Amino acid sequence: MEIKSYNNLLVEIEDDIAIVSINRPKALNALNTETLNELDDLTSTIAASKDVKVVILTGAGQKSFVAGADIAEMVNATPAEGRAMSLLAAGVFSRLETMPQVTIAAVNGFALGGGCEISMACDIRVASENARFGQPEVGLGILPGFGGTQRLPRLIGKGRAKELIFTCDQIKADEAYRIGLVNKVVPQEELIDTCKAMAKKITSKGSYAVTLAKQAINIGMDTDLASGLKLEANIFALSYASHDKKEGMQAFLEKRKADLTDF
Ligand code: DAK
Repeated sequence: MEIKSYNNLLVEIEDDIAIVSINRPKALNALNTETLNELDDLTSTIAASKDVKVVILTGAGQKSFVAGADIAEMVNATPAEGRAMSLLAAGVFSRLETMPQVTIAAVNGFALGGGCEISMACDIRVASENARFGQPEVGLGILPGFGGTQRLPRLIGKGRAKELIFTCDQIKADEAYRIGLVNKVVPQEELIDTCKAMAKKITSKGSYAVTLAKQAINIGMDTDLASGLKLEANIFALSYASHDKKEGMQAFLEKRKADLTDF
């Protein structure tokens, strides 16, 4: 896989883990059109590759993950420009959510507006102790438009999501953990290592099975239980066709470490 160089993204590849940092320090890593285009390009490249199995998404620096969409760019945007940005962002966010790779948001500071929303498009969120989450959009005369009105209630429930969106309150990492918005909170200096350790644990399992489980969870959560269970049965059947299923079970019976290679 060939990774281009980007103006607003830093990309490091360590074995089969990609660490992607959004890097716009002057605007606390706010998402402008250029950054969204770069994320579109990078996530498409990674999604089509077998070289990366987990993506860790973070913000450069110690203060901010992503402070939202870029307000300076939006202030004079026309409805047509708003629509274009909406379509661009929807593509990036849903790719993060559905790509075969596992996506982990390493939330290292402010995750406001579009920042909170991009973290919610990731499979898993790990926050540093200084992280702050919030949806300040209604204070700017707009509403969350990168999926916040949909993903936030699905993660933390309708009542809590409405309170956060209607009040624009910022919540700290421990409160985000308490309400289920993040999976874990760690000191900032341990954030990336914690995410890498989680990523390594995931990549040590059957990656094809992980990707099938991701699909079953994602599609199942958007449907009724009976349909979800049928879907699970069909996706489960696919795992029976894999090398990893034979190898994983055989290795258990032979009391040896499995060599799981499918992806
Ligand atoms: N956009 C542009 N610049 C930003 C920014 C942002 N979101 N956030 C911070 N900055 C800039 C500040 O303007 C400042 O620039 P200079 O004055 O130094 O040039 C610099 O970053 C440092 O920020 P502060 O001086 O404000 O730093 P503080 O520590 O005092 O405060 C803060 C940190 C994060 C609390 C504060 O910067 C802040 O409140 N930032 C704005 C947070 C926010 O409201 N974010 C939500 C944006 S709305 C759409 C769908 C969705 C969306 C848009 C469109 N479509 C479908 C089209 C999403 C919208 C949003 O995310």
